[in-house]
Amino acid sequence: MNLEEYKAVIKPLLSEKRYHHSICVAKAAKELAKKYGADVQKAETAGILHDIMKDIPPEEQLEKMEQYGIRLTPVERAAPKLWHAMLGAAYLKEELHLEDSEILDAVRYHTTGRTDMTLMDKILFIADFISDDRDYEGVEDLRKAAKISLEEAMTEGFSYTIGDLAKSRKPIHPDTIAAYNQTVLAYHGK
Ligand code: DGI
Ligand code: FE
Ligand code: FE
Repeated sequence: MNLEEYKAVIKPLLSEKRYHHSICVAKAAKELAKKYGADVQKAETAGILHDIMKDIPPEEQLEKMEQYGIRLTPVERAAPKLWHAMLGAAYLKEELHLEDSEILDAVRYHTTGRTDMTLMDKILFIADFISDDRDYEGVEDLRKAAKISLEEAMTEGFSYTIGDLAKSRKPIHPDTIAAYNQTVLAYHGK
Protein backbone atom coordinates (compact mmCIF):
# COMPACT_ATOMS: atom_id res chain seq x y z
CA MET A 1 0.00 0.00 0.00
CA ASN A 2 1.16 3.54 -0.61
CA LEU A 3 0.92 6.53 1.71
CA GLU A 4 -2.45 7.72 0.37
CA GLU A 5 -3.89 4.23 0.83
CA TYR A 6 -2.63 4.06 4.42
CA LYS A 7 -4.20 7.47 5.09
CA ALA A 8 -7.51 6.10 3.84
CA VAL A 9 -7.14 3.09 6.16
CA ILE A 10 -6.55 5.14 9.33
CA LYS A 11 -9.13 7.85 8.60
CA PRO A 12 -12.23 5.88 9.72
CA LEU A 13 -10.36 4.42 12.72
CA LEU A 14 -9.33 7.75 14.23
CA SER A 15 -10.98 10.90 15.54
CA GLU A 16 -10.53 14.04 13.46
CA LYS A 17 -7.95 15.32 15.93
CA ARG A 18 -5.97 12.09 16.03
CA TYR A 19 -6.03 11.85 12.24
CA HIS A 20 -4.62 15.38 12.05
CA HIS A 21 -1.98 14.40 14.64
CA SER A 22 -0.98 11.40 12.51
CA ILE A 23 -0.55 13.59 9.42
CA CYS A 24 1.57 16.02 11.46
CA VAL A 25 3.73 13.20 12.86
CA ALA A 26 4.26 11.86 9.33
CA LYS A 27 5.45 15.31 8.26
CA ALA A 28 7.81 15.61 11.24
CA ALA A 29 9.12 12.07 10.63
CA LYS A 30 9.75 12.92 6.98
CA GLU A 31 11.77 15.99 7.95
CA LEU A 32 13.79 14.10 10.58
CA ALA A 33 14.45 11.26 8.13
CA LYS A 34 15.83 13.75 5.61
CA LYS A 35 17.99 15.43 8.22
CA TYR A 36 19.33 12.25 9.81
CA GLY A 37 19.59 10.02 6.74
CA ALA A 38 16.76 7.52 7.21
CA ASP A 39 14.39 6.12 4.58
CA VAL A 40 12.01 9.05 4.08
CA GLN A 41 9.07 7.06 2.79
CA LYS A 42 9.25 4.50 5.60
CA ALA A 43 9.45 7.26 8.20
CA GLU A 44 6.38 8.95 6.73
CA THR A 45 4.49 5.65 6.65
CA ALA A 46 5.40 4.92 10.28
CA GLY A 47 4.15 8.40 11.20
CA ILE A 48 0.82 7.90 9.47
CA LEU A 49 0.29 4.49 11.07
CA HIS A 50 1.78 4.88 14.55
CA ASP A 51 -1.47 5.62 16.45
CA ILE A 52 -3.75 3.41 14.33
CA MET A 53 -5.27 1.69 17.41
CA LYS A 54 -5.28 4.74 19.71
CA ASP A 55 -8.99 5.52 19.45
CA ILE A 56 -10.28 1.96 19.79
CA PRO A 57 -12.11 1.60 23.17
CA PRO A 58 -9.83 0.06 25.84
CA GLU A 59 -11.94 -3.09 26.30
CA GLU A 60 -11.75 -3.72 22.58
CA GLN A 61 -8.01 -3.12 22.63
CA LEU A 62 -7.69 -5.79 25.32
CA GLU A 63 -9.79 -8.21 23.28
CA LYS A 64 -7.72 -7.66 20.17
CA MET A 65 -4.45 -8.05 22.08
CA GLU A 66 -5.70 -11.38 23.36
CA GLN A 67 -6.65 -12.36 19.83
CA TYR A 68 -3.12 -11.59 18.63
CA GLY A 69 -1.55 -13.46 21.54
CA ILE A 70 -0.10 -10.39 23.27
CA ARG A 71 0.54 -11.19 26.93
CA LEU A 72 0.61 -8.19 29.26
CA THR A 73 2.95 -7.76 32.21
CA PRO A 74 1.42 -6.24 35.38
CA VAL A 75 2.88 -2.82 34.50
CA GLU A 76 1.44 -3.02 30.98
CA ARG A 77 -1.96 -4.05 32.28
CA ALA A 78 -1.93 -1.04 34.61
CA ALA A 79 -1.00 1.38 31.81
CA PRO A 80 -3.71 1.49 29.10
CA LYS A 81 -1.84 4.27 27.26
CA LEU A 82 0.80 1.72 26.31
CA TRP A 83 -1.64 -0.67 24.65
CA HIS A 84 -2.13 1.12 21.34
CA ALA A 85 1.56 0.83 20.47
CA MET A 86 1.83 -2.92 21.13
CA LEU A 87 -1.53 -3.56 19.54
CA GLY A 88 -0.87 -1.19 16.65
CA ALA A 89 2.18 -3.13 15.50
CA ALA A 90 0.31 -6.46 15.75
CA TYR A 91 -2.67 -5.04 13.85
CA LEU A 92 -0.47 -3.71 11.03
CA LYS A 93 1.13 -7.14 10.68
CA GLU A 94 -1.97 -9.29 11.03
CA GLU A 95 -4.63 -7.17 9.33
CA LEU A 96 -2.76 -4.97 6.87
CA HIS A 97 -0.02 -7.55 6.19
CA LEU A 98 2.65 -4.95 6.67
CA GLU A 99 5.89 -6.91 6.94
CA ASP A 100 8.54 -4.20 7.22
CA SER A 101 10.16 -4.79 10.60
CA GLU A 102 11.67 -1.28 10.73
CA ILE A 103 8.17 0.23 10.58
CA LEU A 104 6.60 -2.42 12.84
CA ASP A 105 9.27 -1.94 15.54
CA ALA A 106 9.09 1.85 15.35
CA VAL A 107 5.33 1.66 15.94
CA ARG A 108 5.70 -1.01 18.64
CA TYR A 109 8.15 1.12 20.65
CA HIS A 110 6.92 4.64 19.85
CA THR A 111 5.45 5.18 23.33
CA THR A 112 8.02 3.57 25.64
CA GLY A 113 11.20 3.51 23.57
CA ARG A 114 13.57 0.59 24.20
CA THR A 115 17.29 -0.12 24.42
CA ASP A 116 19.26 -0.14 21.17
CA MET A 117 16.64 1.90 19.33
CA THR A 118 17.06 1.90 15.57
CA LEU A 119 17.29 5.14 13.61
CA MET A 120 13.66 4.62 12.56
CA ASP A 121 12.59 3.99 16.19
CA LYS A 122 14.21 7.27 17.24
CA ILE A 123 12.75 9.25 14.37
CA LEU A 124 9.19 8.17 15.08
CA PHE A 125 9.62 8.60 18.85
CA ILE A 126 10.82 12.18 18.41
CA ALA A 127 8.43 13.05 15.58
CA ASP A 128 5.57 12.14 17.93
CA PHE A 129 6.92 14.67 20.45
CA ILE A 130 7.59 17.59 18.10
CA SER A 131 4.82 17.38 15.46
CA ASP A 132 3.14 20.69 14.54
CA ASP A 133 -0.03 19.85 16.50
CA ARG A 134 1.86 19.53 19.82
CA ASP A 135 1.62 22.47 22.21
CA TYR A 136 2.61 21.11 25.65
CA GLU A 137 4.91 23.15 27.83
CA GLY A 138 8.45 22.32 26.80
CA VAL A 139 7.73 21.40 23.19
CA GLU A 140 10.04 24.18 21.98
CA ASP A 141 12.93 22.70 24.00
CA LEU A 142 12.32 19.39 22.29
CA ARG A 143 12.14 20.98 18.84
CA LYS A 144 15.45 22.71 19.52
CA ALA A 145 17.03 19.49 20.80
CA ALA A 146 15.89 17.64 17.67
CA LYS A 147 17.80 20.18 15.58
CA ILE A 148 21.00 19.43 17.52
CA SER A 149 20.90 15.62 17.57
CA LEU A 150 18.52 12.69 17.90
CA GLU A 151 20.25 11.73 21.15
CA GLU A 152 19.74 15.20 22.61
CA ALA A 153 16.04 14.98 21.75
CA MET A 154 15.72 11.44 23.15
CA THR A 155 17.18 12.54 26.49
CA GLU A 156 14.82 15.50 26.61
CA GLY A 157 11.85 13.31 25.66
CA PHE A 158 12.52 10.55 28.18
CA SER A 159 13.14 13.04 30.99
CA TYR A 160 9.89 14.77 30.20
CA THR A 161 7.86 11.54 30.13
CA ILE A 162 9.45 9.94 33.19
CA GLY A 163 9.13 13.15 35.23
CA ASP A 164 5.51 13.49 34.24
CA LEU A 165 4.66 9.86 35.04
CA ALA A 166 6.40 9.96 38.42
CA LYS A 167 4.63 13.21 39.33
CA SER A 168 1.25 11.59 38.77
CA ARG A 169 2.32 8.30 40.43
CA LYS A 170 1.95 6.27 37.25
CA PRO A 171 3.94 3.08 36.69
CA ILE A 172 6.97 3.44 34.41
CA HIS A 173 7.55 0.69 31.89
CA PRO A 174 10.94 -1.08 32.14
CA ASP A 175 11.57 -0.29 28.44
CA THR A 176 11.18 3.43 29.17
CA ILE A 177 13.65 3.28 32.05
CA ALA A 178 16.13 1.13 30.14
CA ALA A 179 16.00 3.47 27.15
CA TYR A 180 16.48 6.51 29.37
CA ASN A 181 19.46 4.93 31.17
CA GLN A 182 21.13 3.87 27.94
CA THR A 183 20.74 7.31 26.38
CA VAL A 184 22.00 9.13 29.46
CA LEU A 185 24.98 6.81 29.98
CA ALA A 186 26.00 6.97 26.33
CA TYR A 187 25.64 10.69 25.74
CA HIS A 188 25.62 12.41 29.08
CA GLY A 189 27.70 10.10 31.25
CA LYS A 190 30.77 12.29 31.48
O1 DGI B 1 -0.25 8.34 21.41
P1 DGI B 1 0.25 9.74 21.65
O2 DGI B 1 -0.59 10.48 22.65
O3 DGI B 1 0.46 10.53 20.40
O4 DGI B 1 1.71 9.62 22.32
P2 DGI B 1 2.37 8.35 23.01
O5 DGI B 1 2.09 7.11 22.27
O6 DGI B 1 3.81 8.70 23.23
O7 DGI B 1 1.64 8.23 24.40
C1 DGI B 1 1.90 9.15 25.40
C2 DGI B 1 1.27 8.68 26.69
O8 DGI B 1 1.84 7.44 27.10
C3 DGI B 1 1.50 9.68 27.81
O9 DGI B 1 0.26 9.88 28.47
C4 DGI B 1 2.46 9.00 28.72
C5 DGI B 1 2.21 7.54 28.44
N1 DGI B 1 3.43 6.76 28.68
C6 DGI B 1 4.59 6.81 28.01
N2 DGI B 1 5.51 6.00 28.57
C7 DGI B 1 4.90 5.40 29.62
C8 DGI B 1 3.56 5.88 29.68
N3 DGI B 1 2.68 5.50 30.62
C9 DGI B 1 3.09 4.64 31.55
N4 DGI B 1 2.25 4.27 32.51
N5 DGI B 1 4.36 4.15 31.57
C10 DGI B 1 5.31 4.48 30.63
O10 DGI B 1 6.45 4.00 30.68
FE1 FE C 1 0.94 6.90 20.45
FE1 FE D 1 1.12 9.88 18.49
